Amino acid sequence: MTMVTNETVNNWVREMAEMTKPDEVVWIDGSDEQLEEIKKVALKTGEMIALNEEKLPGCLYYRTNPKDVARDEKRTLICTRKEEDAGPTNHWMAPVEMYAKLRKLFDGSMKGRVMYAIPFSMGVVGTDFAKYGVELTDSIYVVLSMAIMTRVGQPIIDKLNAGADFTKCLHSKAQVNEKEKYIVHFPEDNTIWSINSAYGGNVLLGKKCLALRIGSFLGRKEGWMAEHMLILKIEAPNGEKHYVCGAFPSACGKTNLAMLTPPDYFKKMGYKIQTVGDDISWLRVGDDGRLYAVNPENGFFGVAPGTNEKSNPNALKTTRKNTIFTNVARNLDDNTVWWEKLDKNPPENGEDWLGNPWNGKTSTEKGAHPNSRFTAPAENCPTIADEFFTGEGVPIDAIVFGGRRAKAEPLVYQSKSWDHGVFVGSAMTSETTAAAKGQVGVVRHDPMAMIPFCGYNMSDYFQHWIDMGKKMSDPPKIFHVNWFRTDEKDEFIWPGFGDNLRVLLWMLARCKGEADAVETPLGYEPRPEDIDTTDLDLDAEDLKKLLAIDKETWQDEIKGIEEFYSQFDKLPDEINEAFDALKKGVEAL
Ligand code: GTP
Ligand code: SPV
Ligand code: MN
Repeated sequence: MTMVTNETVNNWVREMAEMTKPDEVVWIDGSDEQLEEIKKVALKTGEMIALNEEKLPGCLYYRTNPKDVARDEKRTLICTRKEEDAGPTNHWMAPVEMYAKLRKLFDGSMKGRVMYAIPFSMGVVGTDFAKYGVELTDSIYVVLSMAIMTRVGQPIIDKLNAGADFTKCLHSKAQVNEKEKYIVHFPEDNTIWSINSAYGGNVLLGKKCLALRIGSFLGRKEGWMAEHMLILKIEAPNGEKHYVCGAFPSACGKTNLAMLTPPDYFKKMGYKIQTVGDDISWLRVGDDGRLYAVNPENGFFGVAPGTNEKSNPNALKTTRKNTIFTNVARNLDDNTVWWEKLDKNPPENGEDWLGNPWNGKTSTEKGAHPNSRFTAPAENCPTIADEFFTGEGVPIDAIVFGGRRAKAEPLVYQSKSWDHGVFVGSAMTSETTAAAKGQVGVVRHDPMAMIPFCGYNMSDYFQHWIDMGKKMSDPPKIFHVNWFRTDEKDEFIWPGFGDNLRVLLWMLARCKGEADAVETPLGYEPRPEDIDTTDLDLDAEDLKKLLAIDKETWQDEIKGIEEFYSQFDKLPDEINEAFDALKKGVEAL
């Protein structure tokens, strides 16, 4: 391994080590040999468990503290010098105060442990999109997870030695005080400090912290976008290729849409779906005036429960080797893993996510935590697209916003323009899920699925979207979907998963000007007959239900949007105009 010769990097590492006082500092070179050695340490201490080498080669099992199983939004802060630069939707504290508070917590936090220095890249090293970082951590789980989720090691050290900018990431599992958990971003210093957590979103600092919070801040400054979006490739029977980005809040279907398996009818016709990304997109305007996207990650940190051979066979196959499972149930008979809805054969001799003996056949308790996850290399995915590996960006035809709403939101509609689409994104709502600490199932506003992830003032973020639209001669068309509408029996009306392709195909036809639509106050909706329902047990009545826009319900929605907007003292005119038009349209229903 080449030494790090960049003195800015070395001085910073030295300073952090003086504060956290580890026994030793070890640089990660990204080699299999080194990662194997480190893994052995975690197996020896029992921090991680090796799973059945025949059935799940290279796979590991990990459990977090039961109070530390999801992102903690209340303890996630954006510390800009001016409060208004972070607000009004982010938690904020003055950087000087926050650094002082954190320095006390980090003081000696790594005593008796090793500090690992992980040089990593978000994006393919050397491409225009790539951003580099170094994460210092005392957690082997973080080292092994970062080695899956990002590109780590020597090529990044070479970039740092050549003087590349980098994000300074510091994490300590510490656990000195469970109540002193903090995930703190200092965008103006390109710095992230996280302490007292071991849960992915709080500690794999390349992911939400760098690629979204710091990324969105840098994107605004440098003229690009960092978004909570999947990227999907659709190849039509005639060979035409299309790319779609989708922004849905946490645990609302991005991974599943990104790895979609076409229904047999469409497979036979020759439709192919490939995966470019499942959670984060970085987007730039190309010379041709179109919007190009890359997935800056190198793996998938996906929700385990609900993943099965029918709902998402590609995700399941992706997790069959070199994967880390966190907070799922374990089968003690054959040392494999299990989670709700994996199959109809839960272990009798099992252990639940808390580590308690668990009989899946008789127990009424869940075996896996609802936010239990797999951390799997992207290269394992049977549908991974070639474009993922080049990291040069794919041209986006459509952006899809979506939420989890039992009522109100119809199955699909198209916005009337880029600006109108920005309004649609800004007014997005969704029921909360287990991906974040707090109550589940509460409707909240989550613009562009970025409420937990935007690293700066949300009204400036809306303006940035409007400004990006002005830079494109051929912007993506913007749509809104809701796979989660329920009937009188509270059951989902739309089958979802692979069948979502039927909705995507209407969108692509719209992009090409080849499909009909009706104008509604929300935007353009398909007529029931415009969605291909071949082989589906769904009639025109069901589709009408899925597409219905109810006046009273939408009068309430409008009140909700008004209330949400009231916290912003400067909304782009384009958004205000689109909102006024919606109000008039709903009144005229
Ligand atoms: P994050 O990783 O938290 O950002 O989540 P995500 O947006 O990638 O969500 P994911 O695809 O993991 O899905 C979350 C949950 O929603 C899982 O339990 C899925 O089974 C379920 N789900 C996904 N797509 C659909 C769908 O089309 N219909 C229904 N009914 N459920 C879905
Ligand atoms: C999400 O919550 O949106 C995730 C998981 O993708 S985490 O990395 O924990 O944020
Ligand atoms: Mn996510």
